[in-house]
Amino acid sequence: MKIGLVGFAGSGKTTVFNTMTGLHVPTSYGGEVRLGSVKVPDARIDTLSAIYAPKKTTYAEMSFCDIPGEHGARKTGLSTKGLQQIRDQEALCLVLRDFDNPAVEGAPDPAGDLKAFHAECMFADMEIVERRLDRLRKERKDAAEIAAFEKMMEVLEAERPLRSIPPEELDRSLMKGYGLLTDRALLVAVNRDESRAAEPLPAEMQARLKQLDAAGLALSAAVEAEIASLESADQEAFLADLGLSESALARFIRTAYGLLDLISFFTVGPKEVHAWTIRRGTRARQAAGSIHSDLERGFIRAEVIPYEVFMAHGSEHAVKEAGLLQVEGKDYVVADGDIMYVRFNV
Ligand SMILES: Nc1nc2c(ncn2[C@@H]2O[C@H](COP(=O)(O)OP(=O)(O)OP(=O)(O)O)[C@@H](O)[C@H]2O)c(=O)[nH]1
Ligand SMILES: [Mg+2]
Repeated sequence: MKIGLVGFAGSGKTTVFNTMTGLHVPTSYGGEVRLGSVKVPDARIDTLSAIYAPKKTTYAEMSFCDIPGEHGARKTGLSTKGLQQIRDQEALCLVLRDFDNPAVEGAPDPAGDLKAFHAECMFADMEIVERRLDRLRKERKDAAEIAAFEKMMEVLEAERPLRSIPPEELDRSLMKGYGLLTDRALLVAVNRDESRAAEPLPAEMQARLKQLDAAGLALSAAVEAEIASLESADQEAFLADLGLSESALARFIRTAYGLLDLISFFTVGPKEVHAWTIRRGTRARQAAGSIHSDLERGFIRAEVIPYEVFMAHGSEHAVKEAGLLQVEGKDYVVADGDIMYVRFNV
């Protein structure tokens, strides 16, 4: 489950990647594809950890992939290699340059870059869909499959991304293995100059993102790098100075986590407060398996307290007294923020 940082040369991908992962990949110009693990900031874990004072606190993690831009390339025509690197990702985070980078030709043009990137992905998808459609028609294949690819073609010709097709209108199992880019979830990060870090996205950009079914936010990679280098007490003061309540990067990471359809459930105790990552829709027994296979195999039941309920009552004991402890079976669909205790027997 990884998310790719993509975008044109010199937009700040590696700066964002380094800040999130704590790695020190050289910035400025190209390099190789790098994979890094990122902690998902979660105020609920901070709070639970303050309450339980455990020996260990474990945040959820996700993987990001830093993909170098193609230097010297024009904005039309990503290379085959460049496209392949993007296809390997499950979701995409497009970093748009909105600061002056003396090493890159031209003034910043985030709206233009967004348009160019979408066009690239759309043309790449059209080529694939068209080829498949030709073949399906020639071989007089399954009518439902032909209809599905016709639907995709229609959407692409209208310059809309495939992700905009609702699940009930397209059987996505037919799309597996083609590496269609506009079906990937998309998060757009507009990388601002320091002086404009706290400005919201312009209305036109927001409207365009809505049309593209993409999430978006503004950040300044340079500011985020500075925040990350400070002690946590100084971080708050620095953020307050900028008029921010939390770093944009924290929001960015959480948004990316949600884009992959990931949620967290928690286990708590004096030894450890731990956030576990599952796909939305995962059932209790399988979720227990992410803790340990024994818990899945010998699953009896799960005792669940939603985070908000826990906070409203202040302790596990108070929740039980109030009769609000949920006792759930193996098919219970785990919700984001569930505090779970698994009873099992092997
Ligand atoms: N002023 C300013 N400079 C930035 C910001 N983010 C990145 N830069 C600078 O822009 C240059 C390119 O940054 P990188 O992070 O290497 O960009 P990249 O997107 O990884 O570039 P490629 O991998 O070569 O495509 C570096 O000199 C960064 O210091 C920012 O928010 N503000
Ligand atoms: Mg880079």
